[in-house]
Order: sequence, then C-alpha cells, then structure tokens
Amino acid sequence: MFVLCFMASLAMSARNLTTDQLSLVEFKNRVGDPHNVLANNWTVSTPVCNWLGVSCGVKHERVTSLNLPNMNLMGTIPPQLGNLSFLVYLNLGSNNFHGYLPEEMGKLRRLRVIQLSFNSLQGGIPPWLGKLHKVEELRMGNNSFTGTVPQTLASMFNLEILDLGYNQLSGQIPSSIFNISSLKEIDLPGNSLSGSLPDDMCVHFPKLEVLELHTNEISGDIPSSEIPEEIGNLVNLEEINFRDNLLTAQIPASLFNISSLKFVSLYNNSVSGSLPDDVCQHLPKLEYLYLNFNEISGNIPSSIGKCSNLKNISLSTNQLTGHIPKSIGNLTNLQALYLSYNKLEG
Ligand SMILES: *[C@@H]1O[C@H](CO)[C@@H](O)[C@H](O)[C@H]1NC(C)=O
Ligand SMILES: *[C@@H]1O[C@H](CO)[C@@H](O)[C@H](O)[C@H]1NC(C)=O
Ligand SMILES: *[C@@H]1O[C@H](CO)[C@@H](O)[C@H](O)[C@H]1NC(C)=O
Ligand SMILES: *[C@@H]1O[C@H](CO)[C@@H](O)[C@H](O)[C@H]1NC(C)=O
Ligand SMILES: *[C@@H]1O[C@H](CO)[C@@H](O)[C@H](O)[C@H]1NC(C)=O
Ligand SMILES: *[C@@H]1O[C@H](CO)[C@@H](O)[C@H](O)[C@H]1NC(C)=O
Ligand SMILES: *[C@@H]1O[C@H](CO)[C@@H](O)[C@H](O)[C@H]1NC(C)=O
Ligand SMILES: CC(=O)N[C@H]1CO[C@H](CO)[C@@H](O)[C@@H]1O
Repeated sequence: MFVLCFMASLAMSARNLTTDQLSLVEFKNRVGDPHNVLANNWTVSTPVCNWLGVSCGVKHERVTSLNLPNMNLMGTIPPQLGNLSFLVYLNLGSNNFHGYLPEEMGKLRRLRVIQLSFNSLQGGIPPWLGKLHKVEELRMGNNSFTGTVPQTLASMFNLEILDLGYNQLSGQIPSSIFNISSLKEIDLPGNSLSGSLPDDMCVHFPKLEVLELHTNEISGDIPSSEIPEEIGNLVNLEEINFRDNLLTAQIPASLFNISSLKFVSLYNNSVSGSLPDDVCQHLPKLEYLYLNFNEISGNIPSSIGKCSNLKNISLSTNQLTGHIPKSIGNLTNLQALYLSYNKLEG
C-alpha cells in the first residue's frame, strides 16, 4: 500500500514535471541560441531541474525559476512559457529577444519577478500583466515597447519595482498606478510620457524610495499648491529625478521636508519660485542637488550650509540674486559647486 501510494505520487509529480520539461524543450527549439548554451545539458540525460538556469521547488517538484540572463538568446519568447505554471522567477534579461510578449504568460499567476530588460521587445505593455497579482518586480526597461502604460498595472497589488525606462512609451501615466502602495521604485525615464502627475500622487506611497522620471515630457500644470503638501508624505524617498522634463510648477517647499532624500534633480525644466529659507534644515542626507537650467529666483539661503553631506550642487542658469552665503564654506564634503549664469553679486 505504502509503495503503491509512493509510486502513484511519484508518477503524478513526474507527469507534471514532464509537462514542464516539454514546455522547456519547446522553448529551446524555438529560441535562437548561437552560443549553444542550452545545448549542453538541456537534454534527456540530465534531470530537468539541473538544466542550466532551471530550478525547481522543493514542495511540488515543479519548475519555479528560469534564470537565463545575458546568454545571447534570440527570437521571440515562445508561448509555451505560459505552461510553466509554477514559475515564480523569470529572468530573460540582457538577451536579444524581439517581438511581442505572448499572452500565455498571463497564465503565470505565481510569478513574483519578471526581468526582461535589455532586449528588443516590441508592442504595447500588455494589459494582461494586471492579472499577475503576485509580481513584486516588473523590469522591462531598455526595450522597444510603445503605446501607453496600461491602467491594469494598478492591479499588481504587490508591485515594488516598476521599471519601464528607456522604451518609447507615451501618453499620461495612469493615475491608478500611483495607487499601488507597495511601490518602492518607479523607473520610467527615457520615454515620451506627457501630461501632468496626479494631484494626489504622493498620498499612497509610504514606501517609495526612488522616483525616476527623467527625460520625458511631463509638464507642470499640476496646481503648485498640490505637490508641495503631498510630497512630504514620501517619508522613504531617497531619489527624485525629473531632469529634462517640462515642469513649470513652483519649486515645492515641502520637497525640502523629505529628510530621507539623497538625490534631487529638477535639472532642465522651467521650475520657478525661490528656495525656502530653511532649505537644508531637514535634509541631513542630501548629497546631490541639481536645480540648474530652471527659472528659480531669490537668494541662496544661508541654511544651505546645513546640508552637510552635499557633494555636488548645481544652481547654474537660473535667476538667483544676492550674495553667495558664507555658510557654503561649511560644506566639507563638497566636490562641485556650479553657480554660473545667475545674477549673483559680491
Ligand atoms: C548544466 O550546465 C551548467 C552550465 O554549463 C552547469 O553549471 C551545470 O552544473 C550543468 N548541470 C549538470 C547536471 O550537468
Ligand atoms: C503548452 O502551451 C501551448 C501554447 O500555449 C499549448 O498549445 C500546448 O498544448 C501546451 N502544452 C502542454 C504540454 O501543456
Ligand atoms: C538603456 O537605454 C538608454 C537609452 O537608449 C541608454 O542610454 C543606456 O545606456 C541603456 N542602458 C544600458 C545599460 O544599456
Ligand atoms: C486610489 O485609491 C483610492 C482609495 O483606495 C480610491 O478612492 C481612488 O479612486 C483610487 N484612484 C485611482 C485613480 O484608482
Ligand atoms: C533640456 O531638455 C530638452 C528636452 O526637453 C533638450 O532638448 C535640451 O537639449 C535640454 N537642455 C539642456 C541644457 O540640457
Ligand atoms: C515641513 O515640516 C514641518 C514639520 O513637520 C512642518 O511644520 C512644515 O509645515 C513643513 N513644511 C512644508 C512646506 O510642508
Ligand atoms: C557634478 O554635477 C555635474 C552636473 O551634473 C557634473 O557634470 C559633474 O561631473 C559633477 N561633479 C562631481 C564632482 O560629481
Ligand atoms: C499535462 C498533465 O499531464 N498534467 C497533469 C498534472 O497533474 C494534474 C493533477 O494530478 C493532472 O490533472 C494533469 O493532467
């Protein structure tokens, strides 16, 4: 009896693992592999769980991880991947895959990590990604994705890292994305995203650490009273980068209230207003402050000397007036200070 049960369960798991193996064989048959990295041991003589880049779970003995970055693999991503129903981790980053993502991938409900960056994938960011509620990291940067960021991504309730940078995405970032409260990193630089950010964008982001939106076309018709109050809710924010956008807002005073900040760049926008008197009162960690190529006016507050970790300040090409505060001399970590093209005196 024991033996029978044992054999039955073995047969069952073998049957399903065999299914995984068949899917991987299909994957291998359809993928271009010029360096023969899969030829070596993706063979019947090696157990599938020992194939290069393949790992299986202990509990169900099914394929849970497919980890094949940087292998010069090419072609389109085969739909058979969608049969690996226990897959938790998928990394096909830094290869030469092109074409559309197969819709069958939407069946992979256990996925937690999707790493497809640095390929030549095309088409829209698929709306079915929203069905993958467990995904924590979605990395699809440096591809050729077009179209808009789909609303449905808001259903990725566990998303911590959203990296769609360096694609050809356009249109407005759907405001529902700013409702995913698990997000730690938003990386969308190097696209053509436009429109303004939602008024309440900062309300739902207790965990946000990195906001990278540089090199887009985001404009600042956000009422200037909105960002200021809300942005102070980002208690974990370390890096905020809006370089090369079209922001016209007033520089939000409460930006300087986020004491976790290390890196701030609003370089090359049309941000106006002046630096608050207590600019560095609450920024003990700030290392980089790039506000150059804007329309910031007023004086450089002497409290700037309190940002004791500052390494690089660039305030050049603005409308700053008055004297350069002596307190800048207190910044012992400073490596670079750019103040040219202003109306400073003294
Ligand atoms: C399969 O190939 C990889 C890389 O060549 C190697 O690390 C791994 O040990 C191989 N597995 C077996 C079972 O030979
Ligand atoms: C795997 O997926 C393909 C396409 O999605 C499907 O046609 C095929 O029947 C599946 N194969 C197995 C063994 O489940
Ligand atoms: C990603 O793409 C951008 C823009 O094409 C490029 O500047 C950057 O070097 C790329 N990153 C890598 C690591 O290839
Ligand atoms: C964001 O979440 C709040 C509260 O859960 C909800 O009222 C609001 O409609 C959501 N906004 C969007 C754009 O989904
Ligand atoms: C500012 O950004 C625009 C695109 O928004 C770009 O064309 C221009 O070269 C940038 N200027 C500087 C000084 O970097
Ligand atoms: C900055 O924080 C202080 C203390 O929490 C608060 O009183 C002040 O209103 C904040 N300033 C802005 C501009 O949000
Ligand atoms: C400071 O920032 C400027 C502008 O981004 C850059 O050109 C320069 O290399 C930086 N200097 C140092 C020492 O980090
Ligand atoms: C394709 C295949 O044989 N899948 C089997 C995996 O195991 C389940 C449950 O035992 C079966 O229902 C499937 O047919």
